[in-house]
Amino acid sequence: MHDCVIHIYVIGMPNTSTRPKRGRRNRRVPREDPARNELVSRSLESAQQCLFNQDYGTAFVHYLLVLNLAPVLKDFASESFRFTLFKWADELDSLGRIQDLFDCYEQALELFPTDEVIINSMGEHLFRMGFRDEAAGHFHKALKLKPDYPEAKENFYRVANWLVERWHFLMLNDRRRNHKYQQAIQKAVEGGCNTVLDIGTGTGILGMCAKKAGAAEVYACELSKTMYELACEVVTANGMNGRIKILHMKSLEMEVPKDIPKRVSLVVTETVDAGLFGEGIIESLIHAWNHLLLPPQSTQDPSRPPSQAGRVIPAGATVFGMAVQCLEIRRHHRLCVSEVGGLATAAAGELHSPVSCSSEDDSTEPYTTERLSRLPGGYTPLTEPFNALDIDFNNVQELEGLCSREVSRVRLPVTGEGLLDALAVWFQLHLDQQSSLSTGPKEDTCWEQAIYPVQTPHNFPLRPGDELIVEISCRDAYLRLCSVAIARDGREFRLDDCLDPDIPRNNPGPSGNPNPSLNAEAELCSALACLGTEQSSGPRDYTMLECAEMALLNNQPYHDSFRRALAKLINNLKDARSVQGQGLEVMPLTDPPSGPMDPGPDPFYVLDVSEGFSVLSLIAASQGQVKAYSSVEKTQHQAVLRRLAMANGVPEEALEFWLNQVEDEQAVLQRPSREKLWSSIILDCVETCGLVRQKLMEKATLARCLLEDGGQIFPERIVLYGMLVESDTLLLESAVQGQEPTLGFNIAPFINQFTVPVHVFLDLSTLQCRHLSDSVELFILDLMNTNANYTNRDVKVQASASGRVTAVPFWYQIHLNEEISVSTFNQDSHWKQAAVVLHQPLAVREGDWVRLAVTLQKSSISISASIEEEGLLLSQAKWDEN
Ligand code: 44T
Repeated sequence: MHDCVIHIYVIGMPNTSTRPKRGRRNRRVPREDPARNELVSRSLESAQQCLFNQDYGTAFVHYLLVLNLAPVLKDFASESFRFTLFKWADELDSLGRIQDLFDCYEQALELFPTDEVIINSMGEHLFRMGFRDEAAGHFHKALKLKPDYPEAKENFYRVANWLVERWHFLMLNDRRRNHKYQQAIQKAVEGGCNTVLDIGTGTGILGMCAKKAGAAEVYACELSKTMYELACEVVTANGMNGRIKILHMKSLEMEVPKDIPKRVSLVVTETVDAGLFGEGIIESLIHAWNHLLLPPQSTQDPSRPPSQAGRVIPAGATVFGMAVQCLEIRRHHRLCVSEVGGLATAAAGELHSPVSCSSEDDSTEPYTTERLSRLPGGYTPLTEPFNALDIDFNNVQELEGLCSREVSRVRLPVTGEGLLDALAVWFQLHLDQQSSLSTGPKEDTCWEQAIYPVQTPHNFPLRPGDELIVEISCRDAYLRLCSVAIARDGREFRLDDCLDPDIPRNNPGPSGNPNPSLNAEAELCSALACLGTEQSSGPRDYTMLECAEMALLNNQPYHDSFRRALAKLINNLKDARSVQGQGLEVMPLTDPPSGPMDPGPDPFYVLDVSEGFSVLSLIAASQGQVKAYSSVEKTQHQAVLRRLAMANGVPEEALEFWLNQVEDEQAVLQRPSREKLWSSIILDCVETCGLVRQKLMEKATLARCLLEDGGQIFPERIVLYGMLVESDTLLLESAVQGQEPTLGFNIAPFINQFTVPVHVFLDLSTLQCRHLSDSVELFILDLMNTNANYTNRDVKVQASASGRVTAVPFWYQIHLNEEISVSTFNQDSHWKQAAVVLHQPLAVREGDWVRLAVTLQKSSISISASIEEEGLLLSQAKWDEN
C-alpha cells in the first residue's frame, strides 16, 4: 500500500512568486477511493490539456497531483511529466525564478528519485547558474544510475574537472611530496603534537598520516561536498573509521567546542594554489590561530610542552618571482597584431585579458597559472629569480599584518634581452625547519607557476643594464606583483600609466607641450618613448576579452584563411547569379532603404554564430556586397566591432548584431527577408579546450536548411586526427597509480571514480611523450551533409616504435572549403589539443597494427585500442578493398 504524500501544490505555480513552506500533509487515501480516482482522472485530463495549451506551470502542478495520488501511473505518464518539467523549468529559468525552478526539480525527484534524465537536467540548470560543483554531482549521479547515458557522460566529462580537480591526481601521484609531508607530520606528532586538525583534507591523506603517526585525536575539514564524501570513504577503507573526525565545512566556520572539543596542537594544511595565497591560507591560518590552535610556543616560556603549544605545517613559505618574455603568454593577454583578416586592428581600442593585478575590476584575477616548462615556444628569463616575500605561518601577527603591510618595491637588474610579457611566481613551502617543497619551473614537479601578465598595450624591449621595478603587495588575500617601471640610463619609465590613474606619473607632459628631455630619450628607445608622452586624463577605457578570445583575435592564419574562403564563395555566388541573370536584380541593403538612391546589387547574407568575441562577421562585411550578422552579445564587444568597421571603411549597415543563437529555431527563421536565405553561416566548431562544440551537428543540420542554393557552412568539414603515444604524464594526470605513491594508503579506487578519459587543454607540442605512430585520420564530420556522418569507425594504425600506448592525442583539420583549411594543432592556434587516455595501456611492438575503435556520440569522443591480429587484419584488408 502506498502512502500518498501530498504537497502544497502552489509551489511553482505560475504567478506565485512567494515561496510557501515546504510543508507536507500525510493523507492516507484508501486505494479504491472513487473520489480519489475521479480527482486523478480529472487532474490527468487537465494536465494534458494544459500541456497542449503550453501552460506548462499548471500542467506540472496537475501532473504532480496525479502522480502523487496514483503512483501506478508513473510509468504511463513519465515521458509527459518530464517534458512538462523541462518546459516549465526553462520558463522559470528565463523568468529568473530560480528557487521555484529548483523546488520543481526537488518535487520531481521525490517522485522519480532515480530518474537519470531528470537528475542530469537539473545538473544542467545548476551548471548554467554557476553551481558547478553541485552540477557535476548531479551528472555523476546520473551516470552512476545509467553508465552509458550519453548526455550525462558528456556533461560529466566536461565538468568532472570542477568536481575533483585534476591536480588531486598529480599531487597524490607525487610520492616525494606525500613522503615529505608524512615525515614532517610524523616528526611533529612524535615530538608531542598529539591533537591534529587537517584543513582542506581533500582525500584525507594528511589526516591519515597524523593518525598513523600516533596522534591521539585527528580532525579534518573539507569544504567541497564531493571531496568530503570521498575523504569519508577513503578513511573507512583504510580502517580509520571513527578515528578521524571529518567535518564538511570551511575551517573558518569551525568553533571550539562545537565542532572540535578543544584547541589542537597541530594544524596541517596544503590549501595553497600556484600563487600560494589563492586558496585563502592566510585567512584560514589567522582564524585557526585565533580560534582552533593552542597558543604558539612562546620565546618567553619555551618550556611549554609541544602538546600544550600550537604549530602549523607548513611552517612558512618563500615566494620567488622572475620576469619573462613569452610569446604564448603575450598572445593570450594582449593584442599582438596590427592587421587580421584584412582589418586594421588599431581602432579596436585597448583590449585586455581578465588577468590583471593593477586593475580594481572585480572581474579580473591577479594571475593565471601555467607550467612554464610546458609552454609552447618556451620562455626567456629576463631577470634572475628574486625573493618576493617570506612568510611565517607560525606568527599570527605577521599573518595579520600581511595585508596592511606597505607596498614593497624591488629593483631587479635585467639580465636577458626581450619583451616583458609577464612575471612568473613560484614558492618554496617550508614544511618544517628541515624540509621544504618547491613549485619552481626548474623543479621536477608537475606544479604550476603563477603568471602575472603585463597588460600594457605597448611592447617593452628590455636589455641587460636596465632595471625592472616591481611592486609587491597583498590585497584581498592575493599576493600581487606589478611591474611598474623600467629604469634605463638613470631615467624611469612607468609601465602602468594606462591602467592605474592614481599613480602619479613621472612624465606627465601633454603632447602639446612635449618634455624636451623625454624627446631625447624617445630617440634612444623608441619603443619606450610612447609611454611618457601619452595624454593621461583619468582611467583609459578598455575592453575585456577572455584569454582564448584574445588568442583567437591574434590568430592571423585562421582569419586570413577565412577571408579567402569567403571571397571565393562570394565570387562563386556572383557568377551563379549572373549566369541566372539575377545579377541585375536590385535590392536595398537595409529594410526599408535608408537613403542612397542606388542601393547596389542584392547583398549576400552572412551569419556568424561563433560563441564569444568574433570578427568573422566583420571580415565578411568588409568583402563588399555582403550584409553580415554577428552573434556577438556583449555591448562592449559590439562597440569594438563597430569601431573596427568604421575604421576599415565598412558601411554601418553592412554589419548587424544577431542576438539569438542558431539553436533558437524561431529566431533563425526570421531570416533577412522572407524569401532570402543565408549565403553563408559560420559555425565555430571546435572549443578552445580541444573538443568539438556541443550540439555542433544539430546546429549544422539546422544551418543547412537555411542556406541559399550554392551557399555554404563554414567550415564545411572537420577531420579529426590522432596518434599513438606513450605518456606517463597523461597517466599521472588522469588517475592515481595504485597505492605506492600514496604512502601505502588505499586512495586510488575512490578518487579514480572521477577519472575522465578525455584530457582537454593539452599542449601537445610540449607534452612529454614518445610518439608510437604517425598521425592518422580518425573521423570526418561533414557539416554540409550531416546525413553522411557516422558515429563509429574502426581505424588501423601501424606502430612506428615499440612501447606502451597510454593515450591518443587528437586535433582537427578544419576545412573551410575544398582548398582552404586550418589545423587546431599549430603554433598560432588559439586552440589547445585533447587526448583520450586509454583505460589500460596497450603494449605494442614496432610494426604492429593497432585497431582504434573511435566513437563520436553527441559531441564526445571515445577511443579504444586493440592489437589487430594478423588473420583478422587480412580479412579486414580484403573487406576494405571491396
Ligand atoms: N594546487 C596544486 C593545490 N579547502 C591546491 O576544497 C600546490 C599547483 C598546486 N577546506 C602549484 C602549487 C600547488 N577549509 O579540496 C580542497 C579545498 C579545501 C578548504 C576547508 C578551508 N579553509 C579550505 C580551503 C581549501 O582544501 C583542498 C585543497 S586546497 C587547494 C590545493 C602546492 N601548482
